[in-house]
Amino acid sequence: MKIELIELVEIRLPLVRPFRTSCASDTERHTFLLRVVTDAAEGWAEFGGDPEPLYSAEFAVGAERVLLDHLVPRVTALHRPSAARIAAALSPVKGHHMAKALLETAILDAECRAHAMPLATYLGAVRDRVPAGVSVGITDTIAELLKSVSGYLEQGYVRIKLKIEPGWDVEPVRAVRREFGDELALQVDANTAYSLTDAEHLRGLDEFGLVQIEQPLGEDDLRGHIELAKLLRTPICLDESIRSAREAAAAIALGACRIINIKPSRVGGYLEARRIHDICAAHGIPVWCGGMLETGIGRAQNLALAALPGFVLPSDISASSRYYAEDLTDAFELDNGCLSVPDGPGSGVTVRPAALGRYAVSTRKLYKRGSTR
Ligand code: SMG
Ligand code: MG
Repeated sequence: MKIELIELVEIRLPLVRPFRTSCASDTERHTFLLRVVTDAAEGWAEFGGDPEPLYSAEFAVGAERVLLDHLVPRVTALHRPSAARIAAALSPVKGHHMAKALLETAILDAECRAHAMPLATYLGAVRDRVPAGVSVGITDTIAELLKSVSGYLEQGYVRIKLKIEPGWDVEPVRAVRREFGDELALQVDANTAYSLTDAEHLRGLDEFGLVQIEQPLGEDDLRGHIELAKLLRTPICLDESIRSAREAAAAIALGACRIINIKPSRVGGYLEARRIHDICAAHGIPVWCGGMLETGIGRAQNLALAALPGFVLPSDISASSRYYAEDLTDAFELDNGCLSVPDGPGSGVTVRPAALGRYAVSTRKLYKRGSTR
């Protein structure tokens, strides 16, 4: 495969409702897509980060810069670029997993399309449908939260995740349990909002039979999670802390978590995501696929991953309507609490030019074969 063109498309899509977490409050998804054109096929990927480094250290403008100056030149210099060769080519550049994931994913998409192979097949999917969970943001009142959860349950979501932060934790969880019963698969996500000194308070969540508490402590607080895990009955799931298969292996060996949320963007791409899946499967650690409010482009690829055998818990991959009035691809719809894994070549979805025209705010060329910068 020869790379002909690499282009970045900045997009802004309004969210159907604001999404508030302990780390950010979003009313739109403002990010960028990467389009890689090769002599065999073209591929797309979606940047997992945001304009501000609030969820992780990476952010959109920084990612664009590192792509342009450090990542794209290393990949376009490869004699025979292929997805499997990207990570090694980019390894001299430290960090920047989300930016690296973008490049590898677009090339993987192109490669799969060139071989007329669905990404799901390439990754080793064993199912055609994936149970859909939904992540519910922090609201102003408990009444508002209950209304929102009730709406999602009516639509058929099989698991509810509540965002929590100090001052919005035990009471909203109690209210949701009381209203919807013990059978509801319920979990919480703190996005690093607590510290180990909050352990006693967090024990207050144990009585609600939560499936898991996601990332209660800081991204770099592995020791804190190890200690907290000894104090809580609720299983700890790590999200922000796991950026590689090696970190996953360490967290499992040290007892820092009993579950892992795999987000391909956070860990540098689908190939590393699959390695984390494999390590977890070997250790009997359940995994599920996290989300970054992706449009249909990133969500289709996440569905392919979530179809692997170790993804035994419902993922944060919801229907298009949970995020956007209009998606960039054909809409993903919930069917009996599940989403279908696309089965066309590559990610199996195509960008709708009319929709892209409405939500793209700028396009920048990062590379064109034969021309110098
Ligand atoms: O894509 O449905 C989705 C959002 C899922 O809650 C979600 N993501 O920490 O897991 C998480 C958050 C990160 C995004 S908000 C900054
Ligand atoms: Mg999370």
